[in-house]
Amino acid sequence: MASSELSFDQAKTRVEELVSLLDHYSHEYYVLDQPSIPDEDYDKLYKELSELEELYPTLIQNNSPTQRIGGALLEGFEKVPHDKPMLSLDNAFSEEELIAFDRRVSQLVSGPVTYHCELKIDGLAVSLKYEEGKLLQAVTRGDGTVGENVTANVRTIKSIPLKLKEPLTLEARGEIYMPKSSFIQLNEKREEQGEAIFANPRNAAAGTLRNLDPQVTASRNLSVFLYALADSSERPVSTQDEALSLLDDIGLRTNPERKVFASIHDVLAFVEEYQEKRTSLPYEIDGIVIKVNELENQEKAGFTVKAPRWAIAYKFPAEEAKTVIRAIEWSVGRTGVVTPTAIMDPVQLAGTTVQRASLHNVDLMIEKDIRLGDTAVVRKAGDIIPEVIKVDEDMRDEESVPYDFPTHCPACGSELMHLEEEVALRCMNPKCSAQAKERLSHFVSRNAMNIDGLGEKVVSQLYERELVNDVADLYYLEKEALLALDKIAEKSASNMLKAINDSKENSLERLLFGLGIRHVGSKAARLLAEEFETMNQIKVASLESIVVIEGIGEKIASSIHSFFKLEEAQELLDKLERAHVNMTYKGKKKEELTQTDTFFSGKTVVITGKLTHFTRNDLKEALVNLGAKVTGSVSKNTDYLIAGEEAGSKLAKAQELDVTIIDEAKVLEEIEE
Ligand code: 3BA
Repeated sequence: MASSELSFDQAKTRVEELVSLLDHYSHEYYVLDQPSIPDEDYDKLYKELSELEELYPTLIQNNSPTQRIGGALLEGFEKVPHDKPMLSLDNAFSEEELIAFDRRVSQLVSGPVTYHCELKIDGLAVSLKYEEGKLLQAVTRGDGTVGENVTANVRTIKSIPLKLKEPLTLEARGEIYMPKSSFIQLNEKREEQGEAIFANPRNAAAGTLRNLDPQVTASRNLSVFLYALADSSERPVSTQDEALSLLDDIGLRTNPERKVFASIHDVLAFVEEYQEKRTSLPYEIDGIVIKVNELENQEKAGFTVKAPRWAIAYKFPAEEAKTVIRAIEWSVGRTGVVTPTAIMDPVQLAGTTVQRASLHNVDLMIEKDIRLGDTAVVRKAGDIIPEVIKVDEDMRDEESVPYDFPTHCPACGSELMHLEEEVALRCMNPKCSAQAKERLSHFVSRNAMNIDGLGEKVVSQLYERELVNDVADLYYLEKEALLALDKIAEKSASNMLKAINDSKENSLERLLFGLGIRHVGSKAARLLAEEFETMNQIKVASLESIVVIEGIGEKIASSIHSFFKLEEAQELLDKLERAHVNMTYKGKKKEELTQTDTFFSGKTVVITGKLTHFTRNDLKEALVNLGAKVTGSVSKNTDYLIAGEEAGSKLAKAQELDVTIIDEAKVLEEIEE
């Protein structure tokens, strides 16, 4: 019978039936991973339900499977306190530490204990609250006390039921994660579309769960494993094992890879077993969580302020993989440093396929005796960049010979130098094409001038066709020139020109960073801009006045100072200025960042000796808030020396230079003011 032929009452009955049916099949598919009907049958039922709901909107239940995605964009995530804090887990990194954990627990419990072992899912902890069986609220762990309300996004996760199989009121906690395969697919798509890729599945899950558009969350595949029952007075349980069975029974997804053991030695075997199985699991785990199984014993063991004493997380060492090095690629950076990358047979590592790995520099390659054809052990440093840790010399071919290092720049052919105090090879040619291209790419990059649409290929062409030699030339480009490049249509040429033109208005720190002055990162650039406010002020600044800036060391200061002395630098800046590129700081003025009319405002202050009222950091912060600049050593620029007890050479120097000396009491007075 077609939907439109049903009476309201018949439709109501059918809607209820369909919601139940779809919930049932959805549970089989997403929670149990055991579908009993083909996808098309599910889709047919879903379509029938949507049509009935369209016909009779009053029949739409909030927990209908059609209501997972709400329409609107979120404005932010409301902060929500947890009823009970979401604690953290203590870590163990070795067998010994687990044995010590067992010993501690045995002492605290003084009776037989069993351990519940679970995989430690590498995702984000969340709390799910159900009221009378209906999903009421989902909150991230946050700092453990207060989290963020992510209900709208969590509702789009298909393995999280909007309605439990029983009308219970409870709070369950667990981990939201992104399966490895979904993570790889997502990154492939993002790379294709020129978007930044996620470092690992956990970051991808976090970015997805905290997206302001629930449609985006819905379009990506997140899943969940619940591992804790925070509040279930209606259905008391006496062990962790029972708690997880209860979660299973009411339709919440738990990880089946779990087991209870009576001895720590069996626990160690479980840990070892999963260390082996780790790479073949479809989701990422970073260890094993071991929990005292009996709630009664958990209570006996108790808590520290941060974590339960009855649980511990054994953390796996970083994942490693072995593969063969086929070639070594040398690339030239914008300062001329030539760095090696190993090109290897593709291998799976921590959720991604790895084919390239950093070899860092010549010195490390020599130290590790890395050769072509070697079997390399690779690992991901800081989660994302694969590096070669070592090579397996036992697997080395008999004919293998030491690696023959390049002697000339792969880009410009000039001779490479291995400077004595450096670990790297360096191309010293200031006109090297590779360096020039890298400088251009750096200039347009996101944290510098943020000029969209000028990817590596465009930059390379612009340089090779001699349309752009230095960064200032970008501002003299004309549309015809861009249109002559490969694969650049009218639209993208216009967009590029607009992006270039818009960048003229950037605040000074972006330009400063973009110039690529050695040692001047984005933070130093911001400090300089804040301090001097215009490029002209920086140009004429004395070395001394740069060094005193908090956060800028001697190395940075002298690099800045010598840069502005170069004739080339002067010419480049003039050329930028003629193109009307902004050279003033547009951020908050230093005075606006702090108070302006205090005893300390604009003063340079040094702290010395033992303090009694403050910690050094607190005093420093208080002074900065009062507008002072706190520096480390006394000079003729110092306005005040704050001297605590047992002040030594700085006090003497201050007296010598006639610097005003004040004590903590004076500071307290000024703060109270
Ligand atoms: N079990 C993470 N905390 C976990 C409930 C306790 C706990 C975890 C766990 C505190 C995992 C700390 C954040 C938190 C809920 C507090 C697990 C995992 N058990 N299996 C013992 O798989 N990552 N994380 N979550 N409360």
